[in-house]
Amino acid sequence: MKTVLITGATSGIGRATARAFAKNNYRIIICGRREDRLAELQDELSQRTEVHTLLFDVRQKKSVKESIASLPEDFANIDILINNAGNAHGLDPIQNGELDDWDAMIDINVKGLLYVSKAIIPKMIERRKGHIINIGSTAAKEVYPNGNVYCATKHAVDALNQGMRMDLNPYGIRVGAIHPGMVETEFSEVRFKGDIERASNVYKGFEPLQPEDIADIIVFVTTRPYHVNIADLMVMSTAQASSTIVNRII
Ligand code: NDP
Ligand code: 8X3
Repeated sequence: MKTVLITGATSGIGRATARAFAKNNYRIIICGRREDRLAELQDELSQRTEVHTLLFDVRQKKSVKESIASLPEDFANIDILINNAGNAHGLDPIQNGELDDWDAMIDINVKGLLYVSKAIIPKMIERRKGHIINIGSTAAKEVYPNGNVYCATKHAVDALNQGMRMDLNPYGIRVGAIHPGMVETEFSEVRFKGDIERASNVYKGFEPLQPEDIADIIVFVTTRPYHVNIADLMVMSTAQASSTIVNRII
């Protein structure tokens, strides 16, 4: 049985991915900061498979390292790492951006991804196998107005994905990114700091991707024969042609 660790499993894409892996008989480690949600998901998924929860903030490097080091033996050899935890904070022109929002995005989306990877890669190197999926975004490939720092963090994920693939190549470790367009999750609620109406308007007038669509693709990518590495995959709703071009019927 393979073991998968998913960051940001308490919501959206991460939670849907945990459910999809549970259906496919993987041993699952779910991570996040919201303890109640981790417990709820553990209860749900334990009906199907073995589940372990790790409660940590990806910004806290000590706690990331200690949490991952604390994994019981059965869960310690991670076959698949899904670097998914992340969010946008704010959507403002650069001159109006909040420093705290910038810190949050850089610390979570970039440094957090690095801290988690750093804690897991050594065992993958030792075992000469592993698969790392980095969740980027269409914002990793293009910048849109007011997206400045969020787009920069996702461009960094794109660069790190390429760098990891090169550096881990001698050890037979697969590394690839999935870059979703607009997915209806709690993403916009977080971006707009709980303004539910503004958040729901983001997905109005067209059929956005659902987290299950991305989960399905993650399972597909990670179940290819080992010599096949899907290195970089962009996926958008049919109604979306770019970050700013969305065919809305309103
Ligand atoms: P959600 O807001 O629904 O989920 C975000 C997840 O990240 C939550 O589980 C949250 O858990 C976790 N997270 C956030 N901050 C931290 C932190 N400091 N420490 C640990 N975990 C954290 O959003 P999505 O599911 O949409 O986002 C998942 C990924 O997909 C992100 O990287 C996002 O950038 C990317 N993405 C999203 C798109 C979209 O349109 N929705 C499109 C393209 C990419 P908790 O709060 O419990 O810690
Ligand atoms: C999330 C999608 O369009 O807000 O990465 O950048 S978008």
